[in-house]
Amino acid sequence: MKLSLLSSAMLALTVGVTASSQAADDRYVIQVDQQKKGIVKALAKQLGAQIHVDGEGFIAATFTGKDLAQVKGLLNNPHVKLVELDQPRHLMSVYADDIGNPMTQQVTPYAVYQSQANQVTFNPNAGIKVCVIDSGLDRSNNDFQWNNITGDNDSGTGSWDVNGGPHGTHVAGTIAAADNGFGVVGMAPGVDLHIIKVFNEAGWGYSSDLAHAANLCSAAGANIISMSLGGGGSNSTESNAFQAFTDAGGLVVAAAGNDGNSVRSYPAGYPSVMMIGANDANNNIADFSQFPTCSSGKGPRATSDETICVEVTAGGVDTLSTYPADMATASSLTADNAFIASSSMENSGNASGSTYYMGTAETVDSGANGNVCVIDRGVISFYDKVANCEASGGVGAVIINNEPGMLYGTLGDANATSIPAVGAAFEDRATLLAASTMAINIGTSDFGFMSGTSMATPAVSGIAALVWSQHNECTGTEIRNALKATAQDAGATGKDDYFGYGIVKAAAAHAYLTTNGCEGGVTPPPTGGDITLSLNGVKSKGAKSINLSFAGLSGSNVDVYRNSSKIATTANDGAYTDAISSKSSLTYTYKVCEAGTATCSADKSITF
Ligand SMILES: [Ca+2]
Ligand SMILES: [Ca+2]
Repeated sequence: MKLSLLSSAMLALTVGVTASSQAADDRYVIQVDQQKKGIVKALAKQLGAQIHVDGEGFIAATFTGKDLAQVKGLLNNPHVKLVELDQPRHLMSVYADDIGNPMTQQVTPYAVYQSQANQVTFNPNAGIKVCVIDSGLDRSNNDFQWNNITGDNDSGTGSWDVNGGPHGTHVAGTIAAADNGFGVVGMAPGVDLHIIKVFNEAGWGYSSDLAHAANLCSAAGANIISMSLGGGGSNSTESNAFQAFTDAGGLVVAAAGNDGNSVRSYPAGYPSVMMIGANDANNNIADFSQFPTCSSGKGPRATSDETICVEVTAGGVDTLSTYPADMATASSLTADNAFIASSSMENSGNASGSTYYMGTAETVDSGANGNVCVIDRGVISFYDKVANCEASGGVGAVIINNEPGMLYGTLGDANATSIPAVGAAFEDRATLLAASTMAINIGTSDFGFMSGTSMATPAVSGIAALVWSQHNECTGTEIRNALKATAQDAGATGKDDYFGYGIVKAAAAHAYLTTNGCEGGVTPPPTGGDITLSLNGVKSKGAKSINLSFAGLSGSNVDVYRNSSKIATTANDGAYTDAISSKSSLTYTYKVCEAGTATCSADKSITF
């Protein structure tokens, strides 16, 4: 038998990229002597530049295909004071994490706001339980309602409440972290969990493990199975196990995968399993999120099946959640005593003092002595910037992104610096440059960031639990359909392979089920459900008419509707003939109703 190997953790590590010094649009700002600006402009034009802005003491120009060093070389002219990147300016992130230290206050992750989970109240009495198949949930994290959590171990993986790596603990927090004033908050805070540990540090499992786990989830009374895992190749035993769970009224959710390609991963690719992609805080698709086609079969026999591709997405880029105690590294940054979002780069410890702006920190600068260095990203590596700060006597370093969003990065394996260094978001640059004092802390934490479709999957599992807790008369498939029907379209207009139906929205799904019932937007069956109508087009001597035959009405008269307009009230004798004036072939839609009521047949159409 062919076993399909499952890679343990659908986890895309966010790795800092060493600074690039080429402007996004090859666009640069050149500071000049105002009196000699004409000479510099002429020189720039001569060098093939396109001038965009003719400012007071500066010009902005595009040097196509040239990086900063090359442009500086070309403009080696006494009238040029400085050449720098012309930084793009964009709108701020659409959604963001709360700012603060989750060790001491509760921080709501951005995906909660993005998915509207904060707009729906979780009902803990609805009896919803989520089964998480992963690397265990470590009991050392106290942001859980532990008395609502049970578990099972696979043989060989060790206790379910001892971590086999932080992945499973992170996933569980996104679903269920408690609403308790510290840490993070899950999509369905405090929801009952059943934890099945199928992975340990070695990080492997098999489809047979998952088939067995599905049965254990069922035995534990779970409504939802959440799997932030997957691998290539389908397996019928595994597929049958998830189909059975779904057929029994459950919902199975799994990750699309993190290879950024169109490969279909399993178990997400089984029709019984809802496949989840990952988006970021700006409603963009994550570059790692897999996007298999919805086509099944090849050539003329190919059919479209929306259950074998991404159905919806949720936030899964830089997701803040729970870690085994002290296993995460976290930073905090205050500027003039106000919290500013930061990411830990390297070197644990505390640093505080007056600020000193070092620009891009390309050289040692004695002005930084005893101060916190505030540094722009660009030109040289993060490591070289921090090393220059430290060599200048700086006590800590804050490196500000040069493009929208948080700067995530490290100082590399050869790091020889010792001062704490954090990244900061471009959006906070003005605040950071204006601050006179700063304090940096980097230390261990019970909360940290991960990225992956692994993080989007528990978001959807938790949102499903949240919505289901308000509609526990529905089946898992009905919840799945409601999440798809109310997802916010993103990416290419309409349903697409990356987002499926779009980004899940909990409040919209809740409202949809409240309005439409579990079966959703299907037209409610007519109250006179056994009223039948059939249509027959006839042509006689060039005249066209449509004969209606109906049955199942109880009153003496019948209202006849054509294309939603009432055209006649006639005797309930089982027949009516509608004369048609158009010679063209057109489509006509009819229904018949008990006279004066909304008790009607279903709509019937004929093209004639
Ligand atoms: Ca909490
Ligand atoms: Ca779309």
